[in-house]
Amino acid sequence: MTVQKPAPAARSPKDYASDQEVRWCPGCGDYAILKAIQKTLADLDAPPENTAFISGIGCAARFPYYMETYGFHTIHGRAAAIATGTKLANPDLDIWVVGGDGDSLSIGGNHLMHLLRRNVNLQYLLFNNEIYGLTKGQYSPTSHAGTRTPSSPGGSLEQPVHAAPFALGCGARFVARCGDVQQKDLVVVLKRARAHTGTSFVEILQNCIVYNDGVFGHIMDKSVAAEAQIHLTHGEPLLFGENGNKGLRLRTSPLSLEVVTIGEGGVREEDILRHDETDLTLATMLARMEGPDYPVAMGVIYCDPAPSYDQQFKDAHPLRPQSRKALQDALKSGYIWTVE
Ligand SMILES: Cc1ncc(C[n+]2csc(CCOP(=O)(O)OP(=O)(O)O)c2C)c(N)n1
Ligand code: SF4
Repeated sequence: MTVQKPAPAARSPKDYASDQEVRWCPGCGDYAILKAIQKTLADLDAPPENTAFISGIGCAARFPYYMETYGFHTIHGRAAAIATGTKLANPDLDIWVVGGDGDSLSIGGNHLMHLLRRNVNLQYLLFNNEIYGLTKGQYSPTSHAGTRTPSSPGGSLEQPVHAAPFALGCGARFVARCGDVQQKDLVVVLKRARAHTGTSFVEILQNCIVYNDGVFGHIMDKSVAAEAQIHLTHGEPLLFGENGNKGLRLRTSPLSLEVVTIGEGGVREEDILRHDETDLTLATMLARMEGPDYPVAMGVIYCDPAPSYDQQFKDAHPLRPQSRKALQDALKSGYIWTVE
């Protein structure tokens, strides 16, 4: 008689929650993102011992404490660089980088740029709340012009950087956008990000209830969502709106997208553009869309894989992993001298 071994119990989101007390403000959007990530890992049955969360500094950057995986809460703006080194040293590790908009685009902008152009195989999650949360609400590089904060009491004068177009401009091969409270969509996007080989850049619109509450209300509120967002599906027509009859059409001169309504002005269903994740020009136009004239693009905006830096590094240095040294040996090797 053959005895069937019981299948190992599948992991649940709770298996990815650490024993640390979560110390974000009550109502912070970070909680919803934490929940979505734990659900994503559970659905994928991701081995915790093969998973690492790496962050810089900020409220978002507290993330690794709350995950029952490996983690590294590093220094401000440097998560991208440390994650690159970690991936080269241990290419099989599944790495998720978490950073706020300040961490990622102020002090860390330079490092993020090089991570994206190198295409290191990891997931980069940018929690965009358009403010510095941890340091009590100063304006950040993604704050829209006119944002009043303690460091911009008269309203900020600067034009913001838009995270998704920034990533595309740096050469990212996977760019997506989602909202913190869009649990189902976020899990789908995170799974796509993990499946992609190369740097997967995900901008998550995150509400900071204390210092920037409602900054995405004009996009995320239920009452406006259907008109203010367009959900992208590869190969499908770019439709949106309360009745699903608004869409995007390509205008050739000047080359741009225009919002049209099927049935008005002779617009037919076949005039509506279809989403093509591999089209960089389309992705750039979609990523830049904002209200009130356009809906905000949500979902996978661009996905066009290319060789990752870590794979190329491995191919170029096949013996590197076998020549690993202990840190002390590495420090004492090569050309060294003693300072008396
Ligand atoms: C070298 C350095 N400079 C400045 C700071 C102060 N600082 C800590 S977090 C932060 C910005 C946090 O904002 P963000 O990255 O948007 O994350 P959030 O807190 O909103 O999640 C700043 C400026 C620091 N810790 N280290
Ligand atoms: S300050 Fe804002 S971003 Fe930071 S934990 Fe509180 S609500 Fe969240």
